[in-house]
Amino acid sequence: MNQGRGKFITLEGVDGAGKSTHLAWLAERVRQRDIEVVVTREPGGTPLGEQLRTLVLGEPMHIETETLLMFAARREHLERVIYPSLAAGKWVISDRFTDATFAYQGGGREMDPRRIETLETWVQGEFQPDLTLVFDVPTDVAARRRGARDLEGESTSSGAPAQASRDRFEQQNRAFFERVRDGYLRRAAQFPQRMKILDANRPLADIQVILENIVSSI
Ligand code: Z5A
Repeated sequence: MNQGRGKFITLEGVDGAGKSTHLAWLAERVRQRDIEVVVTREPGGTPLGEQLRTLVLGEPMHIETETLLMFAARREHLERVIYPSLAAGKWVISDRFTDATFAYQGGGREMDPRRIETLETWVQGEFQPDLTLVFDVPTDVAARRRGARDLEGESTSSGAPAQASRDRFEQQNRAFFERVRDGYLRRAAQFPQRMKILDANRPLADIQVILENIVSSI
């Protein structure tokens, strides 16, 4: 754990697991304890990082280019947002961080994790989140939730089919998301102190009770 400075909390899971839903609620609960909170996301979190996000989610590219861009955005994010905020005593809650690269590029796209580890060491040294919450849900449940969300979006959009607005990751098949999920579970087994798996198939209220207990404990 970081001592004498803010805490760094990351939220992870397959698309549709519910991390974005819980992020705002979690940030509010921390603020109620008179702690200043910075909410951010990856890829993104800085003006350059957001531009890289648009590229990496939208443009076809080689897997190594994709991985390098994730870490390029991360380097900027660490330097401009995460490190200064933690040093100022703020808590940083990020929608995804490096575990996502191990799950998506390592698991989903089957890149050798040793190559990702090399970039991890280069970009962040020994730095790791204080706590990582992995929202775990069967991939068919996540797909149903994504479908329902796409339909909600469709009714307010210009009428373009939902499929057309899906990014490069959301367009992947079930086998891809199974590998991503396995990637997260393997990583959580490797770092049980830092990474907590939450059963995201439970009702929202149940998950909030668990989150509340976790926040109290740190
Ligand atoms: N990516 C990568 O490949 N490598 C990396 O290193 C990084 C990222 C950092 C963008 O991520 C993509 O970047 C991501 C991986 C890749 N692609 N994918 N797939 P993102 O986090 O910005 O995008 P996302 O994964 O698509 O997140 P999301 O759209 O925000 O989904 P979510 O946060 O998991 O789910 P949600 O929007 O909170 O919930 C989905 C729906 O389910 C919604 O209608 C909720 O109301 C509902 N929901 C949520 N929880 C429940 C429960 N418990 N019960 C019932 N209904 C629920």
